[in-house]
Amino acid sequence: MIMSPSLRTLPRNVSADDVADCIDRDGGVIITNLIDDAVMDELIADLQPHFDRQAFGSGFTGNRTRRCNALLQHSDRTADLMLAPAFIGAAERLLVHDGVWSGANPDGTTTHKLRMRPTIQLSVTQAIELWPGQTAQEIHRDDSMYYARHPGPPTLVQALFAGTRYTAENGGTMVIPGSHRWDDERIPRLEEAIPIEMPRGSALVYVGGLYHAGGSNVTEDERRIAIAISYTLGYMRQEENQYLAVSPERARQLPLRVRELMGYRLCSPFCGWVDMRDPMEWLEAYSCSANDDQVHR
Ligand SMILES: O=C(O)CCC(=O)C(=O)O
Ligand SMILES: [Fe+2]
Repeated sequence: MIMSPSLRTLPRNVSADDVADCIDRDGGVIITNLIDDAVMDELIADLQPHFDRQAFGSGFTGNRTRRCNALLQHSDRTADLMLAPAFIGAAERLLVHDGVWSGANPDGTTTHKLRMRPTIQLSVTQAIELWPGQTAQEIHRDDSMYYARHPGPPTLVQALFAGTRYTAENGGTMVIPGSHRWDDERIPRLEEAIPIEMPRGSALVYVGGLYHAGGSNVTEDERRIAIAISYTLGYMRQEENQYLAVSPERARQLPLRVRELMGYRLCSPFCGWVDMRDPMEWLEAYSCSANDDQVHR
């Protein structure tokens, strides 16, 4: 009998290295109970009024699906998910790579090479609520937005945190294990995908090259919530524009590490400046539009 490949399930105290190794091999991994119930309760309660303002989507975004964005604007608990060590640690291990700055004087004398390493940054924050009647989504790779070629180095690491339990019936995300290594010619089929089942507070963490799709919700009355958070490299464009999605007033209240990850920190050696200064300085100087002349010289 041929067994369909599946993803490994790891406990919450797993090391980031082990998570990264599993993702490198299979394309994704499940980490159980990564987020405490109390944190998830507060996050969902904070998001509920924003969900309730959303209409259902259409096509790819789902005609029985509501999506709530800009999670850092709406809930302090977003940071708990972003900074879960097994997630962000694995994202760093999978994404960060070496580069070199090479320089020589115009007369060709002292040539020097400096090793440099990019930072990672937040790409998207989005809560996804699948209602009964939602059919399966088109199978896709999230890194298509970066025009990523496969096989190739990862450009995106995403987590789908279970805001409700995930079952095969309520639309648990479908994944094709190992498909991150497929070339760009191979066409994925839904029959090759397996549904992810996991308790609330767990997370499916995967690279952008893994083929996946939201599942179909065939329950009578059970909604499925996923909270999507992703990281990319500091020199890529963010899927969700964090500078506009989150107001500067709100950004200034967020922890330093979160502000850095939002992109308010230069990516080494010099990507993302404002007036050739670190954007964090601009954020700190910003107050509504009062300092316009000072900031926008
Ligand atoms: O809702 C899901 O399970 C997955 C959604 C998804 O993959 C997407 O919208 O890109
Ligand atoms: Fe996706």
